[in-house]
Amino acid sequence: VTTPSAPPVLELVARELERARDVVLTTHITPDGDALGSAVALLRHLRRRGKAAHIVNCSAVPQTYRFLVRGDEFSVFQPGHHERRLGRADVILATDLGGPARLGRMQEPILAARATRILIDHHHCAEGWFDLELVDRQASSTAEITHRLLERLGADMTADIAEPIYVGLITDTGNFCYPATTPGVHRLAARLLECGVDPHAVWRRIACQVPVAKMRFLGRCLQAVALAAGGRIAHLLVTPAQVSDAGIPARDAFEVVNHLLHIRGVEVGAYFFALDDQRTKVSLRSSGPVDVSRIATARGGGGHRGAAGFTVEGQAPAQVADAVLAEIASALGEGNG
Ligand SMILES: [Mn+2]
Repeated sequence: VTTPSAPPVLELVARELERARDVVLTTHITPDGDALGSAVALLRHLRRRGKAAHIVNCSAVPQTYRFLVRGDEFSVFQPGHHERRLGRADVILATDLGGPARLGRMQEPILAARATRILIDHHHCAEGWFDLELVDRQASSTAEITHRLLERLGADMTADIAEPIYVGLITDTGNFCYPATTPGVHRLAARLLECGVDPHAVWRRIACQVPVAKMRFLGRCLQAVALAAGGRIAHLLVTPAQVSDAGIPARDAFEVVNHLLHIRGVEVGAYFFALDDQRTKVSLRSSGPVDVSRIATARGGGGHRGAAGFTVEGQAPAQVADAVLAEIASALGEGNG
């Protein structure tokens, strides 16, 4: 419990990290640039201070972000092996988590460890799971919060620490386009460039690596986009057969949703991915008055106002799509009134 006289949580987190000798960092399943960038930046600072630090995560680094991580910095969690590593840690720190469920198979072993559990996040998170929760829902990214912490820790912002922070920043602001893009975000970006970050090189490494099969799959998806609610909703249902025909891994099929808002007049994009005939993964994007995180949260998912997702089980995908589209249409109607 924080009393008015207690130090701010950033200070408490900084003190824990200064005291710790052994830190395990982790993040969410299928980590993105913000999750990884924040963890990598912090890891490099901690190692430089002579601490044992390691990222252990429930899933591997996606191809796009492999350039961020060096050889011995990151391990995929192996049951029967990494419990001892977690047991040795003074601090286990999760970045950009969006809820303990997203620790995947590491949730139980982390709960069993003696370490102080710390969260750095800009998502809404049910309180109480972590010992210290450095959460700022106004922040553009976990990277922005991590940078504040690194400043407090007196980190030397060399390019190898500035670059992962920059990657977090561009990931979560959509290259400085999303509403979370404040003057402060641009000032931070400017400082990171002054530390040696090369924005063109980062863009080449992240954006210009699409496998041709994935690009062709995207083309087929865009061909099949449907409009609803007088053109204010763009939606698409994709089946596993379409994905396997395209010769791409399922995870490569999810980014399609980000293109739907590019269509003139569209305020909500809805992407339905049929995992099988009774399970549907739904991704929503909004650029208008509809808060899609409300729709997702009501169905056990989560996210932000402009980007959210959830999975529905026990219903045919087409039925799920109908119900969700009806709810979005009704939310758009309310936004009008
Ligand atoms: Mn984030």
